[in-house]
Amino acid sequence: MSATPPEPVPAGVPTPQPAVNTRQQLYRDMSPLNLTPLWEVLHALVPPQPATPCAAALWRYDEVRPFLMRAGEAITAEEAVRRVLILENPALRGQSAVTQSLYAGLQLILPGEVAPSHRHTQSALRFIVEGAGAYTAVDGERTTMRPGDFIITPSWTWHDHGNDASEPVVWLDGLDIPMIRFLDAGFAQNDTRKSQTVTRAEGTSLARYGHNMAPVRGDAPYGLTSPIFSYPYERSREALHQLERDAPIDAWDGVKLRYINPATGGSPMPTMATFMQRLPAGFDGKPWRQTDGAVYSVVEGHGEVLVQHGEQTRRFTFGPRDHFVIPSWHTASFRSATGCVLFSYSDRPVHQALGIHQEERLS
Ligand code: GTQ
Repeated sequence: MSATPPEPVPAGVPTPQPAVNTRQQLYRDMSPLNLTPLWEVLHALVPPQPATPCAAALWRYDEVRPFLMRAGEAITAEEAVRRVLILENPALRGQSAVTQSLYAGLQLILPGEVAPSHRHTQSALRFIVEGAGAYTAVDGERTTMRPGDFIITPSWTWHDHGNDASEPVVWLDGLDIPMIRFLDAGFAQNDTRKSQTVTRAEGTSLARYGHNMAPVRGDAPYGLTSPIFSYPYERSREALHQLERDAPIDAWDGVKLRYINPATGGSPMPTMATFMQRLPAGFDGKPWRQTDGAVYSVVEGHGEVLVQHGEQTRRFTFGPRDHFVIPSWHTASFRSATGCVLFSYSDRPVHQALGIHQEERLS
């Protein structure tokens, strides 16, 4: 800020200190004590509405895939520990973040490879994008991956990934890494074993918790996280198609369902909510905005999303395996001529736990 020169004052009248100079001097003098005035930043600290630095962005799979395959030649899954290309928000480069609170990446595992066992306090979701037959192991149980499956790695559980199939497998990693970093609550350990020992048959967790039934005793084995590791696409797809056929279509969301932790009815992970939605052919959705920024993975079909914020409007056309992010309080609407299916995740459970979640459905 430039100080205005003092006005000439008649003799005999005490000179008032120009306020700006007084303030600038105050700021300089107290700065060594790590003191700074609130009134210079108050408007930015408590903005009239969310003012996210994130930008809406789209990653086309046909542009990303060649780099994933090059990564497959550049480093093994074992050496990389996790061979992932991070989807960085273009307005948050260098922060490994897709929104202020969420991380997104595309992980590649080639036939015969293993991504070694480790655990961390960050929660992870896997959404299978390409290829089938790789597995992820959690707490002694392996889950085979198929496109469209939603798989969970609960906080602080040992997990390793492997590919016993004959094709490359790619999935979207959604983690709460930036949130845990913000809280300075991240812990991690490497396992002494490369792959954990299988102690339970595949499908045990789904059989126990995935049929609207639960064990009579001991039913929160992963604390706040769902005891189901894998939510197969087959089932979500069938539900969406039946609802498209037989139930009213929501003017904003088409047919949209949220995944649940069957033990609580809440989100599958304490920090992340996940959704699957179908936009029927000819859908021309109304606009909405919400405080939870969300990451989308296109499962099937084509469509377009219009994202508007202030003076900025972005229109993204998308197809299968593309990914995009709609930041907090950006107004978005969907269209699809031929129909499509979208998976998404956001930090909504945290907004809800704090009682600050807001959504507006516009017309
Ligand atoms: O698979 O454990 O994309 O720890 C980032 C951090 C994946 C994983 C990521 C991780 C993982």
